[in-house]
Amino acid sequence: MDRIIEKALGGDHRSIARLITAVESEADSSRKIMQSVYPHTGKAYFIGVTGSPGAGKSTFLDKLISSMMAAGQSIGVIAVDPSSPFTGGAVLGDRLRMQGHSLDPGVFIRSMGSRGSLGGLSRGTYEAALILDACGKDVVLIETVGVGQSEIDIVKIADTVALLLVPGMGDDIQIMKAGIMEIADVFIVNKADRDGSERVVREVNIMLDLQSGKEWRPPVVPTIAESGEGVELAARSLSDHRRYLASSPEGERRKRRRHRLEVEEIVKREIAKIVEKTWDDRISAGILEDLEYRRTDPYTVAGDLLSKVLSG
Ligand SMILES: Nc1nc2c(ncn2[C@@H]2O[C@H](COP(=O)(O)OP(=O)(O)OP(=O)(O)O)[C@@H](O)[C@H]2O)c(=O)[nH]1
Ligand SMILES: [Mg+2]
Repeated sequence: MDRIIEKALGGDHRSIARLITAVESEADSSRKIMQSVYPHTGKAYFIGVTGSPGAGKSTFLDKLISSMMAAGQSIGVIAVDPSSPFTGGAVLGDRLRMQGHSLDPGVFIRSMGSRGSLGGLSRGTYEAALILDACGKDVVLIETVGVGQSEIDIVKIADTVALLLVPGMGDDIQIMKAGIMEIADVFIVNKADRDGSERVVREVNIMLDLQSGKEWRPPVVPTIAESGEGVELAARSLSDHRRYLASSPEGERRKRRRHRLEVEEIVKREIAKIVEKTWDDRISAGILEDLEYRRTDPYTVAGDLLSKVLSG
């Protein structure tokens, strides 16, 4: 494993893929992997891209990747539970073909299921992003379908969140969905070639203007991801937000929040494992029957379980 970690840190895509697989499957080596890569993290820029199914996230990312690569940045992509693949723009297509070259500084793309958490980010998404960061990617793009918890969760791990809206998909519901306005740092109104996109742009702008007192006023950028129109402007809005974070208390707040969550998540995960094991033992010992016949109650059982867990 040491050799693989070393090669991954040197940028070797195949080794990076093996590390992510190990961490995603919660292999015994995952703790050691994360401990080895963590000191090398903290340099990459994490961008979350979310939006309804079919909004054009992958198409947009294809174009964004080409533009970022033209600017000399190396890119990692994590697509959480994608239903449509990256088509691969001209540049990306070339880079994909070159992925066999271990020193190729191009794009690394990884899809992950959303197994393990209800509609949330896949377990290991954040770890995968950290691995890509440690292994020299300048930018890590994370695509999540905005159908539930994942669009809220993405805020916890991304520096910048871009939300893709499209005209003609029940826009009001789209926009008003609880919490959605708050999570977006950049609004992208994709499929601007379709009727009604000006209206979506206008409505989002009105809504944003109603929220006063924010330091960062999210820009609203119309794009036609298919042709690439507007994508440069969107890329510029993303860098503007990155610059804003670098020079504002909000950037510091997000970093601190992320560090808190890093530790809390590990602790929660470990506690959950111990609880599950102890609980399984109790079930085998017939505790469910005791409940059935009211020989005990859930509060007493939970209390006993916790004392057992806490006493080691
Ligand atoms: N008319 C139009 N169609 C677009 C545009 N961008 C993407 N599409 C099309 O919309 C469809 C969905 O695009 P994707 O990029 O796969 O969308 P997605 O958001 O990644 O979809 P999921 O990953 O399934 O949630 C494809 O058929 C695209 O060709 C656009 O700007 N205008
Ligand atoms: Mg997609």
